[in-house]
Amino acid sequence: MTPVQQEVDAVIVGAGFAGLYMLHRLRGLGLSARVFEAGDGIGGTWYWNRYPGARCDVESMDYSYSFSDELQQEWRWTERYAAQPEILRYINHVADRFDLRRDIQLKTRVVEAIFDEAASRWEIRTDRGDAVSARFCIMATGCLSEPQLPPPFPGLETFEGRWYHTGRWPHEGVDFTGQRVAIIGTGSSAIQSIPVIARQADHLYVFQRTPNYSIPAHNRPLDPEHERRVKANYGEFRRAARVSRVGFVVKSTDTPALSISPEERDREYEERWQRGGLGFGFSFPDLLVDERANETAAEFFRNKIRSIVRDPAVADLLAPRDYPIGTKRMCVDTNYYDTFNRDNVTLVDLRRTPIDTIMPKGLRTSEREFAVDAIVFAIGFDAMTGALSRINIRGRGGETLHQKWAAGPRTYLGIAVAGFPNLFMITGPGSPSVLSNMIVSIEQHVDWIADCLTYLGQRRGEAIEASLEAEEAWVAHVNEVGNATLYPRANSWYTGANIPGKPRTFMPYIGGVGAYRQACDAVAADGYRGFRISPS
Ligand code: N01
Repeated sequence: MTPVQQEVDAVIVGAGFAGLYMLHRLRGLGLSARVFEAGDGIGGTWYWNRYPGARCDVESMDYSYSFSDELQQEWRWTERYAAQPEILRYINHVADRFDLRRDIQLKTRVVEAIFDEAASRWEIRTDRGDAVSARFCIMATGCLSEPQLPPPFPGLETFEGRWYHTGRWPHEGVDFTGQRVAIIGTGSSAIQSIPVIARQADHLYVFQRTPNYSIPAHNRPLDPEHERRVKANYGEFRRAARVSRVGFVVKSTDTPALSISPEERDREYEERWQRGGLGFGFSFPDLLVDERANETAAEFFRNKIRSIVRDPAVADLLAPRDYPIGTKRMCVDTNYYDTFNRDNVTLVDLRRTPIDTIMPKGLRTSEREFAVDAIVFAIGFDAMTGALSRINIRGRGGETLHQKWAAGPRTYLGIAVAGFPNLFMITGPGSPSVLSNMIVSIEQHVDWIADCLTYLGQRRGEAIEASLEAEEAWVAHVNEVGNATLYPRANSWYTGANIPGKPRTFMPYIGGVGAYRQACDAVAADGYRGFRISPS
């Protein structure tokens, strides 16, 4: 591919759900755009995460674009929770249906975006030598797109078997039949893949540092009656999602957990456990703010684990104790706990016996050696800031985003950054993003950015930039709301705790999707309050 030298209205970085819809909207505004995508296919998260069992934990009828009624009416999901291949097919269908591919350049990583103050343009460079000058630079780089690589374990280079990261799974798949396999990590990716790998492997060793709370998905073929009902009223269904707390509608109540009897509480928990999915976290309004209320849900969970896992010592190890339920991302599984009843699965407690080193034939903990043929690292991502921090982004005065965020990300609304004019982030830190149905949050940001560019055009503005005061006030608000909850109590990727050396700060905005949307809309209605527009 010959490197391009080009001038466009906008560069979009990333061709996942966010980048594709942004491109579609910019075209609608008559703006020229070029999308750069590191992968050799579109789809972002759903392109890379092909590990066994990969599946969305938001229901299919919710986890899809709402911007085109024709699209949402014609597309047919097959399951309650769609598996990765089906979501990737959907994204590819959208790209074809809206003729998006002609502006997307694959296998190209943006390495640099530098703001030229004199020209008021972004100069963007890629790893293939492209140099593109754009008025707007829009980061659609994803929140969980930068895997923790290389895995931080000594001796990995000596390992003679094959190793994999769940977030960079080989496209041809992996057959573990007859192999002894180690999997490190017990987050969402591990919890989905462990039951599948256990069915294939000769033996599976699960290396757990922190147990997670996981709820059954009760996945099943999509109920045609449910599909018909939703499609008959999709507009209202979507509207309700947009003003909801997390971007999909969940049954909720105003009754605090501690105001009712233990039996009534457990009935509610049991009902939600039987329904399956993330709705469990909304059983009572005080679960994420009152430790004692939270403990009632946590104990319900621990009892469930004890009732499923036959070996009491293994059940005990799988039962989380040292952080409130919901403050690390809850997992949604199919047969996770039950998998530990299999003879070919061994749980290893890394808190008691940490990994010393990886060796040519396996790995060694402080207690013993494990001979394995393959290692699966399900160790997660440098979340929310990882993808952005790997691009050399320089704003006014040559300040890098990396420098600006040295003590943690600072944004206005999770969309813009003071000192970086005409740079936008889709679902950036400081917005609900990972605490919501991502598609709802993506569409909200893309629409907001498109409206903002329209406004700028109408005012004949050259550039729009968040003010430092507005940014500071928003960061303080994000922290205040986060600190009023139990979230900061957990060592989670929400706070950067999973990446050694990463500043600790609660990165997403917990105020709720509906309330956040209102705040963004109010800023726009007030002539983009908190932004400065420079004339052309
Ligand atoms: O990553 P994670 P993930 N030594 O960070 C452990 C979304 N997602 O890829 O908890 C030993 O959650 C780490 O231990 P600890 C979803 O938002 C969604 O599973 O840090 N262990 C943890 O157990 C999710 O939350 C879906 O002590 C180490 C695990 O590795 C997010 O992506 C599916 C370690 C990492 O868990 C990330 O999920 C998959 C070390 N050095 C993902 N470093 C669905 O939609 C890390 N760990 C269903």
